[in-house]
Amino acid sequence: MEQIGSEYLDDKLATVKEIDFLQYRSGDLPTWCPGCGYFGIVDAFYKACRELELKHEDIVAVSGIGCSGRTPIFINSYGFHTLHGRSIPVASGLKLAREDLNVFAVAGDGDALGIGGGHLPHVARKNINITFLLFDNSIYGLTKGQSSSTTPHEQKTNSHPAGNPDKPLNPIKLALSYDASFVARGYAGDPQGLKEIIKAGTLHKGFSFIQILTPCVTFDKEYRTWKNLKENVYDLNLSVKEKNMETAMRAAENEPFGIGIFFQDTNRPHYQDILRRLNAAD
Ligand SMILES: Cc1ncc(C[n+]2csc(CCOP(=O)(O)OP(=O)(O)O)c2C)c(N)n1
Ligand code: SF4
Repeated sequence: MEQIGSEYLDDKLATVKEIDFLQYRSGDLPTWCPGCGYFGIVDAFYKACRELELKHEDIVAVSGIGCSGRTPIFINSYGFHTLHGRSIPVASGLKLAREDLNVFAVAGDGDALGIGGGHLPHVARKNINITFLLFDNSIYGLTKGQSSSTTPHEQKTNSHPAGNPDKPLNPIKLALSYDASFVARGYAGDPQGLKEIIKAGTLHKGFSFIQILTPCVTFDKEYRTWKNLKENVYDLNLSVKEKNMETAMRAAENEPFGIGIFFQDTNRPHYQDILRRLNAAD
């Protein structure tokens, strides 16, 4: 048995087979800051792809602009680094043209909920069969620490040194209100749990919304830190029966670290199924 680097050793020797999720990592080394939560997210993503046995050529990762926008560069698959806020419409168009592909849209909280916020209701109500990963560090990372739509009220940022005057959006409540058919929250510090959520979202037939709590270690030393996340995340533990809108909304009210699947509607047809049905009825 071939022995591999110590970072993947648990209490037994890792084998080539056990770490072959690394095949989903591209040859480009991530340019993210050391300690950034995004490393944990792509780790979970690679592992989810491996366990679902996705073929490289069947994966497309579509991003907007931001530190999160660089994600497709680090995945050994097809990718598309689009305009600021536009990962969802580009990913939607791609899925409509190539239904056979596994299409992932990636965006930061600024990208997805600020400039690109108008796309979310439409992909959700149409139930287009893509998986959306919201890299939510509650700050603009790339542009150096301005307040975003999810920055907590009164948090001091580079754009609001006296404190953020705005009330933050709650992405889970937003996705539920827009009728997304799969709504979940993961955490960058738990790649195993996040991997399971990404797998479930990928297998879901319809729009999957996954908020991922992650620290920006460079521009947020106060709120969404590794320490704060670690101390406050808890398992939602909702049973399948409890994954209804009312329970999900109530769970989403609790600020903000419950992890797991809030809601899933497995009966609702996705967009292309609806189109097929309508066209067949012609
Ligand atoms: C049209 C347009 N407006 C503004 C910008 C500047 N800009 C680039 S990234 C970004 C925000 C990034 O923050 P976020 O989406 O939270 O992603 P992160 O960098 O934290 O991953 C902004 C405002 C831009 N590139 N294009
Ligand atoms: S600025 Fe923040 S989000 Fe961007 S790479 Fe650095 S730690 Fe990550």
